[in-house]
Amino acid sequence: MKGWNGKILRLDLSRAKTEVQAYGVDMALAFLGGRGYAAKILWDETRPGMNALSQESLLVFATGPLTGLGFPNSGKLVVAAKSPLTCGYGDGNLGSLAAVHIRKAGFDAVVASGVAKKPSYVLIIDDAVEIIDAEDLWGVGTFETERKLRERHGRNVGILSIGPAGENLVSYSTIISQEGRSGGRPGIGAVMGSKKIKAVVVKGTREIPVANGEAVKHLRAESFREILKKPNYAFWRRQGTMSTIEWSQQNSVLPTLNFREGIFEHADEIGGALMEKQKATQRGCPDCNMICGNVIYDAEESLSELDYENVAMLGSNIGLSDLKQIAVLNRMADEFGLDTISLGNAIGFAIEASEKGLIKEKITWGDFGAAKAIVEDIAYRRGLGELLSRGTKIAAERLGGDSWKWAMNIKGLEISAYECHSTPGMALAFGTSPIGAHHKDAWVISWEVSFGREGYTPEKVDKVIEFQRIRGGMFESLVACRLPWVELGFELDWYPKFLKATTGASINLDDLFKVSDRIYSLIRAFWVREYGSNWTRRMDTPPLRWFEEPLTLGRYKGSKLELQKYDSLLDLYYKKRGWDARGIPSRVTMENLGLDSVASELQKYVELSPSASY
Ligand code: PTT
Ligand code: SF4
Repeated sequence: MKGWNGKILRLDLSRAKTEVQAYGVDMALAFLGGRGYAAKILWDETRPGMNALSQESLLVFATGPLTGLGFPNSGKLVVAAKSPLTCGYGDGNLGSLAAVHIRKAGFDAVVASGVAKKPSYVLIIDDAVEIIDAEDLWGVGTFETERKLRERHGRNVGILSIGPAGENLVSYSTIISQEGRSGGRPGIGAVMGSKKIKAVVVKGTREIPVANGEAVKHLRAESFREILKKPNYAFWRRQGTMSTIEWSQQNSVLPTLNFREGIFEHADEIGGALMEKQKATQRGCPDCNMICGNVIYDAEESLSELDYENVAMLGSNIGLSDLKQIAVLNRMADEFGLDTISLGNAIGFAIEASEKGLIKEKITWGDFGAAKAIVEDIAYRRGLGELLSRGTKIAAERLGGDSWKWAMNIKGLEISAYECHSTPGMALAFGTSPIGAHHKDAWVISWEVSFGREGYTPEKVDKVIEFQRIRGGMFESLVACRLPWVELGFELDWYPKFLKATTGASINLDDLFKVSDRIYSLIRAFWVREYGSNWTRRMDTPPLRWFEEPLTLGRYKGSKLELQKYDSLLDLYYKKRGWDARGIPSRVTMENLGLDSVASELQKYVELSPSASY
């Protein structure tokens, strides 16, 4: 095989054994890599209903056929597992030198099973693999862990690590790399913690086999030059994702006070323009010439890397208006290994619960000291932090009252930073995201606000599916950062050319979208198999706050979503995907995607519709 190494490293932590598994071109062409491989492995090899934090669970680190070859923005990998937060499929995508080194060590993915006898880290140097005692690192923050491991193994190794939140099995703990790259929102850090793996350290020195080395070199140079020519390049380098604060405020979609409103009176104090003035340095992922990690000194004089999601969720969503204080919470999240999006939701939820008298603690909007204490309590699962560490869905089940209506999650994963009272297309994108409410699969909101935001039109369904195919399927399985395309308009046509040079195969965009559809139906099958008869289409519906409590501020004052109309969008979405009215892929759809055996297996758990006509 060219382009793919054709090998997966298997780590059996309970037995302290490793094995190299070869796989064939059929798997490569059907699932490509990254999310595709993760979904296939988790479907084939996990028992439905298993505890996500038990030794039965699997932890997948998956690269793609572009990783490690120096193509634009290809220094990323997918981390995936059954999620302890949602009990469904969970993954995340982070930039790390570890991605490059896994490929150069000769593997396309690393899969860990079982539980190590004691806290350990895994050291991979080409095909030499060691499981090393990490008792001295257990309890240490991710920045310090990475520094210590670099001292031991050299500056140039790739490192993925968890912080205290992952060790303490917080349901939305993540895996961190390079002091600011974080991946695995649905608690993939907790899965790593449950396996007692503090870190993976990897160094690869091998050549990745490619079909046409000259073409790879040429395309690489040409495509990087092309990125530099894009008109938005200079502004992107100045502000990265942070200018979205101003954009969201102008368009009334900036999550404010636990998603009650879409504008924040202090937006100017937390936006891209102010960040630019405070910027100390920039960081980024490997193989990227448009790096976007903007770093400022926080209120405690430490460096903190800001992105839009972090600032919106730990700023406007909790009523906090000091960028340097927000940066402290953000840095704590990185050091503890906590997802900032779920964290901002959890804090917003707690403040609202306090306001409504559902908890005894008195916490108010914008109280930095209280927020800081909550972050720490969540990481160590103390007091109120224990409740919040389980995510807003479980917290609402425990608190009762009407809190389930304003626990801002879908399928258990907290909503990322786009307020949707007046944007039904984005609400549908959140509703149908394959991991719960994440924007990464279909960020249709900027298109939607320009083309008739409040309508429930079929074009919105088409756009959600189009974006899911590109973003959630293609980029997540290639694995490459989507931002050159999203932010600079770097053309999609480059990617089939990259694939041809590396693999030799002629794979056009339609082929990539078919792979994407296969992955979506497979992930949907995973969820349905886990939930069985409890699966309902309501799991694809946003929280009731957006349907029942209209906005009270700004241009869209009075707006709210309408459930019946949302349902009609969902029906159309299912129909176009070939899923039935419950949102379950039909037998014919799965057969057309080459998922015949998945259909037969799923039939054991729910009655399958023969076709999706209804
Ligand atoms: C991603 C999610 C995002 S999406 C952000 S900011 W964003 C938050 N970042 C966090 C963080 O930082 N620290 C922390 N403790 N928790 C965080 N949680 C949130 O996690 C990130 C960039 C960004 S910045 C985005 S949009 C793009 N995401 C991509 C993606 O998902 N796929 C892909 N093929 N390319 C992408 N490119 C961009 O990558 P999750 P990163 Mg992240 C400090 O992982 O779980 O998917 O959640 O990966 O290397 O940090 O790059 O405005
Ligand atoms: Fe990483 Fe940003 Fe570059 Fe994407 S654009 S690869 S997120 S640094």
